[in-house]
Amino acid sequence: MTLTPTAADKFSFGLWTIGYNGADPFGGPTRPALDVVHAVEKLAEYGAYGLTFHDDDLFAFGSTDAERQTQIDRLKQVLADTELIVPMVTTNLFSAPVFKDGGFTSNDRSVRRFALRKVMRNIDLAAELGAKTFVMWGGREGAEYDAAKDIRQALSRYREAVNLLGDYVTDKGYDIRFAIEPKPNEPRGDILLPTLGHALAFIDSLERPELVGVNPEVGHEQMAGLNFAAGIAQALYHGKLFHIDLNGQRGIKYDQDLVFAHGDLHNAFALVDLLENGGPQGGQAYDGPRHFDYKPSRTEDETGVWDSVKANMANYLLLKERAAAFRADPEVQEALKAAKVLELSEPTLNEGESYDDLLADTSAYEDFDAAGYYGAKGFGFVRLQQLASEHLMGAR
Ligand SMILES: [Mn+2]
Repeated sequence: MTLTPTAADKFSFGLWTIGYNGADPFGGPTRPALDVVHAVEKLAEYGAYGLTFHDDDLFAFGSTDAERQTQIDRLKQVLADTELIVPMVTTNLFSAPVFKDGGFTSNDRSVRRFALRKVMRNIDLAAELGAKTFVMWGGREGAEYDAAKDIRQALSRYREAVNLLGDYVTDKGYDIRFAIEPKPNEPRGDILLPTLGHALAFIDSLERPELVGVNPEVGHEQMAGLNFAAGIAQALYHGKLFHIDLNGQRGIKYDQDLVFAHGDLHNAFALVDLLENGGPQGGQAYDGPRHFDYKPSRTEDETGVWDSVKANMANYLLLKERAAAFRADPEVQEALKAAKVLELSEPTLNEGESYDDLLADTSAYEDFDAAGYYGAKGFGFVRLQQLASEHLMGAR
């Protein structure tokens, strides 16, 4: 087993993740700013294949055109030197005071027009750098007070914005798809499109739904008390897993952004098993970037930052190896069969069978001992979970 990542693992990091200076609502920075050239060189050294960023991570909000271009040129040079790529770009519509009531859905129309221009400019940059995915995290799209935001109109403006951007990339001929990142709250009291399910329903309402998928983040779904691996399975079911944000979260609380697998380890195991092995169905279910969106804890110095970079990738590779061992274990195969996990892939009706045929089948109802059928036998799911736990803990 190797814990040394290669480009084939497709590990990518946000510039804002390793660049997080430790500032939180209760205290200022604990680390100096991280320069993009140094960041890319270190990521390349540790085996990552990609860097992602918000416009404002690379050049400060309000930069002159010359300052912006200088930073873009510096990034392009270090990408050429290291062979790292930029698989995804996103726009900051949440930090500057102008976005305090949101970007696409601010009550103020002038802010909405400014937000669209900022995103369109950043899409041009994404295309120039060869990014294939453009993430939209609407952290400020929301409200603290019910009377302050007309949710139906806000969704109409959100839809208007995404439709316009879909027209823009289509007309420009850009090979870019959008990925909406849900989050239930923080920084707003309540955020629009709070979960994966809300986002999937919204995407269905768009003029170009094929251009838009989701970028679910482990911690964001877990902040809503939801099972991340199960949510990812549904996103895959709908063909909408365009990108993924890996990190760790311990329960329903503030957004912790821990290292991947430093939160709910069982759920992280199930997630990697799903992405890499397709779960019981077999076959890799996702081949896009394995993107880490976390924050090195503010207790850490720069050494701790790079330790956390290595930890994210090592944990993913460890879980991939553990999940492969789980799937290859004959006892697991037998337990899966006993638990009828594979029987779920059989359609409930026979091929060509109608509801009339079902109604005529007395073995399905009249002669079926529904009361006694499962009275004395169980499914054996606990045994299956314990086998997974033993593989996860390296006991098998
Ligand atoms: Mn987060």
